[in-house]
Amino acid sequence: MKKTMFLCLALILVVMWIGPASAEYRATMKLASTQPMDHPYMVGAKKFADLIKERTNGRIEIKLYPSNQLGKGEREMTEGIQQGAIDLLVTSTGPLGGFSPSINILDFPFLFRDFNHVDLVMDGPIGRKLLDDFEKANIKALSFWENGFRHLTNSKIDVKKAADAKGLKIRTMENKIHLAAWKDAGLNPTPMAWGEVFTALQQKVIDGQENPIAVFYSAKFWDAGQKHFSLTAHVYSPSPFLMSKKTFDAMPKADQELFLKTSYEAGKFQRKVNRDAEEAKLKEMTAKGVTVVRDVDRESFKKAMAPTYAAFSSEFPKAEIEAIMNAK
Ligand code: EAX
Repeated sequence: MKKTMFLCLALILVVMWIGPASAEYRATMKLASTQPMDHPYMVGAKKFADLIKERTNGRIEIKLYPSNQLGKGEREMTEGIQQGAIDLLVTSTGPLGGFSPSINILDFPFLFRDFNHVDLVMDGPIGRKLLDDFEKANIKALSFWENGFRHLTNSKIDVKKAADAKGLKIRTMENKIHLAAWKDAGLNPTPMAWGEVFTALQQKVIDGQENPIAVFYSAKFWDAGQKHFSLTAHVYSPSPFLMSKKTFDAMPKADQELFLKTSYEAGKFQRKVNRDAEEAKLKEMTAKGVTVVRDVDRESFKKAMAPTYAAFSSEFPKAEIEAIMNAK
């Protein structure tokens, strides 16, 4: 009898001991993007997942879903974030205006001078405000990661100035500002989800597309006939690192802070990875038979796309655009 009582007491003590520990927050999360594991998005994502695992002693595990595994494009996957089907997403701003309209201000052509200018704005108060605006869409935007400056590519000609590109059928992201800018420049743009682009190029439904060097390189677009790559750098493509608000709100405060801090760190890291690799990727593309046009008359594109600003002036006041343009 005494022995049974002792065992019971021991059991109660064990349960009391395990109790609080098992109440500790634990989670397995899904992180998605359109890009494969060798792209800087997923290099950054792997870094983020590793740091979180290490810093939570394995309480939070983040599983990586590259290459459109969780949706055919960024719009669909952002819906997944909103609904909580996906926990984390690295996405360009392409379709994000449909969720948080203010983010579109970053999509104007020739808004940013260079990477220093980009970092200043993204990591400053303007960037923070744009991220915070996502709360209204039930999305927690943690920090800015990067896609890069976008460049025009096609299967037909070496584009050196805007006039050379007239009439080209190109895919754009599902983004009204990009669409307007290309129409203004005299091209024939069609919005399309990322998952459909390779086949559309291969089947010659479109002549070209525009994306940063890393995206072109990871997608091996030379295998889809994209032999002309012009360094137009017509628009900078930032990539908010998004989290489902549902998942974020379920975490204890300390973990929320850890996610914010770590996402910023991983973002800095992946921007550097992206920038440092661009030249080497251009060289490899050249070896694959891609002609890289370096001496692009960027002024001609800037001029051709200038009407885009006026067309959206009621949505994006001049003063706000100028605050970004003049940031120093
Ligand atoms: O975010 O859809 C696009 O062209 C994006 O630049 C790409 O998915 C990376």
